[in-house]
Formats: sequence, structure tokens, C-alpha cells
Amino acid sequence: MEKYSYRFSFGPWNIHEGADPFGPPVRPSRSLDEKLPLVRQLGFDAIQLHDDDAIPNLDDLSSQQLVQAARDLRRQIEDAGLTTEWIAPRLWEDARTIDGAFTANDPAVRAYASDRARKSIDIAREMDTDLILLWLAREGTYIRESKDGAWATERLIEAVNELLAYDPGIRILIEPKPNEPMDLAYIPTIGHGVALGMFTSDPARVGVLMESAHAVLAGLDPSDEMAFALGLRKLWGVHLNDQNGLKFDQDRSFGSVDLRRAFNQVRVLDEHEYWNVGMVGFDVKTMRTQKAERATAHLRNSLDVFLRLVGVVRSMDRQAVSAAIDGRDYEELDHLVMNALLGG
Ligand code: XUL
Ligand code: MN
Repeated sequence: MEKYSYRFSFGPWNIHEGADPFGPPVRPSRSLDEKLPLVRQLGFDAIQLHDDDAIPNLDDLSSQQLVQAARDLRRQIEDAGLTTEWIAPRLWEDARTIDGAFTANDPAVRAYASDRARKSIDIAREMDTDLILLWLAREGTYIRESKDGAWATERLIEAVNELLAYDPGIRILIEPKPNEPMDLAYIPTIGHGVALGMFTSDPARVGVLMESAHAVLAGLDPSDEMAFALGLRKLWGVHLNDQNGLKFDQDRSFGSVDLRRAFNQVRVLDEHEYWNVGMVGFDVKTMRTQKAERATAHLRNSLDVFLRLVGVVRSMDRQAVSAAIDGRDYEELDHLVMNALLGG
């Protein structure tokens, strides 16, 4: 299928064993070695990696060993015909970061978080990517009285500044999410992410990654969240997926819940030539019911829906759309969109 000028990515966690909070894994684990060849086979160009997806035992390695392991992985990724989109420090699984990482009340925990994030930069350098993703998973609270939110904002800026200073060649992507695992997160929306970046020591090197499900959980429209960041030239990454209302983070296949919402996400990306600034990443999980041998179908489905929606966006009758907008005939505009989505 025509891929236009887009490049596509996903992460190894998107091929998943199916465990949920109420039940154990239902599919065997696959190693990164097994997953890498699938990425190209599924029509994708790049892989996204947490620091420990790249190097599982990174906390036990010397810096020299870390660099060597990253070099070896880079070769393996290149041999699979791929590149690495970004590296993300996984700051939310360690026992120390149970109540936050950069915003933990305990200074020893904050020091661990910064140290761990610097390791991501060391890995990224060897993997030939300049992008570090920060999903600020536990930067928030279970009860508001446990932390000072203003102080936490200052700590986040300080942490980003330290990373920017550690390597003048890197750029940082902030991925907002309003809740889960914490009850209330400090950086819930794209607006918060952009604002945080603007108050760092080098705003030109801080942008955002918009995830569709996270926007929906915040009660916002994903295409508006992207358009806001596009207008500010800050949209450098996306995690497209879908979400059925306000419940747990579902990471459903792109477009599978609300096709029109997906259409609008593709529309803003396409109209603003997003392919010039970033890759199209999907953060999708297959259903727990899916059998192991068919556990990548959600990635195929998401990519297929995205590309077909690019086709729909580009096939719309521009003149008819403009005429409807000029005449303030939004019922006609609505019909043009629905007609296009129904194969009109
Ligand atoms: C969590 C989430 C993560 C980040 C990467 O909801 O979306 O997978 O995208 O750490
Ligand atoms: Mn994500």
C-alpha cells in the first residue's frame, strides 16, 4: 500500500503477552530478537524503545558495557532495515520511584531518576537518535496533600534542564497523560507539556508527543491537541490509538472506536505535512482474547486505517469543502465528511 511520505513506528511493548490487572499473561513472551523482523514485515520503518527494552539489565552495567550493548543493538536494528525513533527512560517500575521519580519527595529518588534518564541519553547517542521521550508516569499524586504541585513543576523543569545540559545534541519529547498509574498527573495535556518546555533552559529542544487515548482520557479531542502543538511547531511525535470513553487506558487500534475522530487526526497531520517533522507512532495493544499467532493484527489494522484515511482526506473535494465553509453550510460540510468516510 502507498505510504506517501510518512514513516511509521511502534514499540516492542505493543506486541504484548495480554496480562491485565485481573489476570496473568495469555500469550508467550517474545524477545526483542523475535520482534525486530516483524516490524518491517508489518510495514513499519522504525522502533521506539524504553531504555530497558534496549538493554534489559542496564542498571547492572558499567558505562562502557552500556555503550557496547547499545552499539550491538544498533547494528541489529539496522540489519533489520530499521531505525530507532526515540529512547524513553522507564522510570515507573523501579521500587524506588513508587511515589514519583523527578517529583519524588525523597531527594535520593530524584537523584536516581536523573541518573537513569542520563543513561537513556547515553543509549540514544549510540542508537543514532536525538530524541528522548519522557512519559511522566508517576509524576503526580494519589492524594493531593502528599506533594506540593508548584514545587513539583519546578522539579520537572530542573530535571529537563539537567538532561538538556548533559547532551546539547538531544531533544526531549514530553508525552502527557492525565491519570494512570497516578490518580492525578502533573502534566495531563499537550498545553501543560508545551508550557513546561517553554520554561526550560532551551525551549527549542523540547517538544511534545500526543497520544490519542491520553487526550480522550483528559476529555479533549486528539486532533485539537495535535493542532495546538502543530501551530506552535512543537508536535514532534504521536502515539495514535483509540479509547472508548473515560475508563482505563485501552490503547485500542487506531480508528476502531471512533472513525471520524481518527479521520480528523489524520486530516490535521496531513494538512500540516507532519511527515516533515516526525514519525507516525502507534501505541496499540491487541485484545486479551487474541491468539498468539495473530497478536500483531492490531498493528496491521492501525497502519491500514491510517493509510486509508490519508486516502480519504486527500480525495475530499476541496472546492466543495471550501464552498460549504464559506457559506457557513456546516450541514453540507458534515455530509461531505460522512460521505467520504462511507466510501462516497
Ligand atoms: C503509557 C504510555 C507509554 C509511553 C511510553 O500510557 O503511553 O507506553 O508511550 O513510555
Ligand atoms: Mn504512549
